[in-house]
Amino acid sequence: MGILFTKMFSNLFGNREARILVLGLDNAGKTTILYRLQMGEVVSTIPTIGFNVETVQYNNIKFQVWDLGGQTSIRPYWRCYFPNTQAIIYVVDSSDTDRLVIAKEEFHAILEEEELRGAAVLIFANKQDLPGALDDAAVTESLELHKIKNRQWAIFKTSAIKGEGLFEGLDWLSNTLKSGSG
Ligand SMILES: Nc1nc2c(ncn2[C@@H]2O[C@H](COP(=O)(O)OP(=O)(O)OP(=O)(O)O)[C@@H](O)[C@H]2O)c(=O)[nH]1
Ligand SMILES: [Mg+2]
Repeated sequence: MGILFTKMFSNLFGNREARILVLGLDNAGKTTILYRLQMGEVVSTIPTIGFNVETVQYNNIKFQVWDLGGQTSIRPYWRCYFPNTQAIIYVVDSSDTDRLVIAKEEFHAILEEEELRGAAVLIFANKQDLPGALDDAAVTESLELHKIKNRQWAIFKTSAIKGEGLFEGLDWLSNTLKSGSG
């Protein structure tokens, strides 16, 4: 009875859990974003070999956030984490214009994955504080986001260093996940 009541109570108030993968090329800012969301601080990072996982409670959703290393040699291991994923946060270094083509290819490969068919996609055009960073419209074009079909998606300009745009993105994500799809 107690457990049932607790469950009904939390459903009533919309408490949910969601498993989120943070993907993107190495140096995009994924780990910085994870800890900015979780602790509200900028931590000094080293390239991730493997993953970091933390829980971020926001808008009545308990996000279990998996931050995977983005180096070329470890990208093939991303797929080990795909099952049961409700959403992807795809992080782009908006100032790394030389590698936007690779970022686009990796992104569209993710969209093709059967196991991620139902996952909502939030794109962070990160490092907006750097000179020469492309804005959200330019990143949208470079990543060819108009090609996305049958999926909820959104792009936000972020600076993990300044703490800008991240929670706006999580707002979108929590609303999208609450509305049942994605
Ligand atoms: N200027 C600026 N630097 C940032 C921003 N976000 C991250 N960085 C820096 O970019 C570098 C790489 O950040 P990480 O968070 O380690 O990158 P990552 O995506 O986790 O990289 P991998 O673990 O190798 O996949 C670090 O020096 C960060 O301080 C940002 O918004 N602006
Ligand atoms: Mg990392």
